[in-house]
Amino acid sequence: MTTLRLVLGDQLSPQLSSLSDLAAGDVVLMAEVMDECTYVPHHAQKIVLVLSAMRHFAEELRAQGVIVDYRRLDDPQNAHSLRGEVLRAVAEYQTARVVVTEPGEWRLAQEMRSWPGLLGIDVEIRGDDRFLCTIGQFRDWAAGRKSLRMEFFYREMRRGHGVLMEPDGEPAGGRWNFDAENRKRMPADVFPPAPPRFPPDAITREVIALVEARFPDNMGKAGDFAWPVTKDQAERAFEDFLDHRLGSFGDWQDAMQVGSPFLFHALISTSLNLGLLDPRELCARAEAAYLQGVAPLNAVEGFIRQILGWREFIRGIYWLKMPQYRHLNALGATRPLPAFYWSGQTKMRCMREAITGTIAHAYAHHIQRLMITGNFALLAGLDPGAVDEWYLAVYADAYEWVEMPNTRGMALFADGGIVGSKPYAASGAYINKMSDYCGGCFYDVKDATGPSACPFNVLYWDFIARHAECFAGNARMAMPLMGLRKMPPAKLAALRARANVFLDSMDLGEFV
Ligand code: FAD
Ligand code: DLZ
Ligand code: SF4
Repeated sequence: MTTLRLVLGDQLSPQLSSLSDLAAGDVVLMAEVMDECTYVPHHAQKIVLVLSAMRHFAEELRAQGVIVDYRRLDDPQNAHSLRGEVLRAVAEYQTARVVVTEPGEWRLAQEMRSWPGLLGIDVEIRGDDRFLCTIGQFRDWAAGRKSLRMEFFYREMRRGHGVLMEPDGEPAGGRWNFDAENRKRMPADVFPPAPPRFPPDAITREVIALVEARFPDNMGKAGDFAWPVTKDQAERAFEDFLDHRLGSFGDWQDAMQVGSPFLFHALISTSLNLGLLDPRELCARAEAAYLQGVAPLNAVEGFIRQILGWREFIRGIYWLKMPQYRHLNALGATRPLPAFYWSGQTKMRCMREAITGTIAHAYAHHIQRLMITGNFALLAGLDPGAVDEWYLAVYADAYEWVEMPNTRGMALFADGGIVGSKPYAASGAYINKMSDYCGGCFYDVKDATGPSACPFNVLYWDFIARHAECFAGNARMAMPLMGLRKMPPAKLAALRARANVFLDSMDLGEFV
């Protein structure tokens, strides 16, 4: 009997578990469907990325002699959903056996579990072994722990996978973490090298035309697309990072600069999350750069921590805590998302930089996501559901398994401290220290009460005052709470009044 092997849009890896025992006569089913293109209003370049990479992957499989049944979005028979396409294929090939690697989003995993009962077929869901820690291993690690801290998980991953370890079991360089050395402000005379961009080929151009026709109102310009869509391109992008940016990645990992959307970042999340790159290989090659003396330890450790530590930890949390996680709202935030998140039209220069960069490239680097748009959402008390949807829609690398714990957990503290031990709340002083944004801003970063006071200053103290009781038991919030206690009541009242004026104007849709 023919086995149908369903490959999803972010499962573009030849070593995928669902393809491991591919036999002659089996059919690989890949389907572009409206349901996946519309469950959030994806950035136009994200849709181009996924569909173009899917089409390229299908071609690569075919070139190896694999039978691929590829359903295009513009096929008049298209069933609009993955379920519908599976049903059609089951009938066409007169088979009842479907093999699939588990999807990266809970909603789809749930749906697939209903297919045997609903469609009367046999669905074998296999683990996704493209990660370094399985969902079961993470569960075992988490079991019985009072709190789940990335740092301890990361150390176990380093030991378990033998990455950056000395033969005596000590971490390379005698320390696990060089984070403290990765917080430098970028000097004005450092110019990050331009990363490679990948001009669209004929396949991508066809997808761009499709996206322009079908999704004309989505964020971004499909025609400006330049992300890697094949394994070969993704590897070239990573090599460019190794050769030109890894050495400085550590120093300026947390920096922000006007007009530099990419800085020294790797730009590999789109490829990693699609399956075009393998995290094990990336860690090994970064480690080799350190061992060969090409890149310093603080840079290589900083990079490996993101892949072996944060990425795996975030995924572990997602599968450990879903489906409850998507409803968590520990700070009771309810404010609607302001329209400027979609347009970038705001007087706050930091927000404008982060959002216009996002519109242009479907990308913002980590500190922009966390300390600019995320920090603003936290301080202003924006509804976590709306914020989640925005992050899931606008970034080309966004799938719920990685987007949600980062947004709801790390940025918004809506999980009450599962991902991070304290909220990443910061006033304008932090942004001024780490960027050159404030110099050219309408607002005054040194002011906290006047009519042009930096909104991050007023919202920061309003936020701390609003949640003072909730943070009282958190030792890591002792400093801001002490700052609050020491503040003269008249100043606090003026700050909070200014915060209310700002938030009221924002809620009314005024240009703030
Ligand atoms: P670099 O800064 O060069 O880092 C290298 C790699 O490390 C990344 O490609 C990524 O694979 C991994 N990494 C780093 N930090 C994280 C992290 N916190 N979680 C998971 N992986 C990490 N990343 C996504 O891949 N998809 C998302 O939808 C996503 N949403 C985010 C939302 C918020 C609010 C925040 C604060 C972070 C989010 N991140 C997300 C994590 C991070 O911002 C991106 O992975 C990174 O910006 C991608 O760019 P890069 O490849 O240049 O990364
Ligand atoms: C993101 C996405 C988009 C835009 N389109 C498709 C598609 O047409 N077909 C498909 O198989 N996958 C697509 N994807 C990726 C899926 O949304 C992704 O596989 C799930 O969210 C699980 O991570
Ligand atoms: Fe952002 Fe405030 Fe600086 Fe303006 S002054 S760029 S709003 S931190």
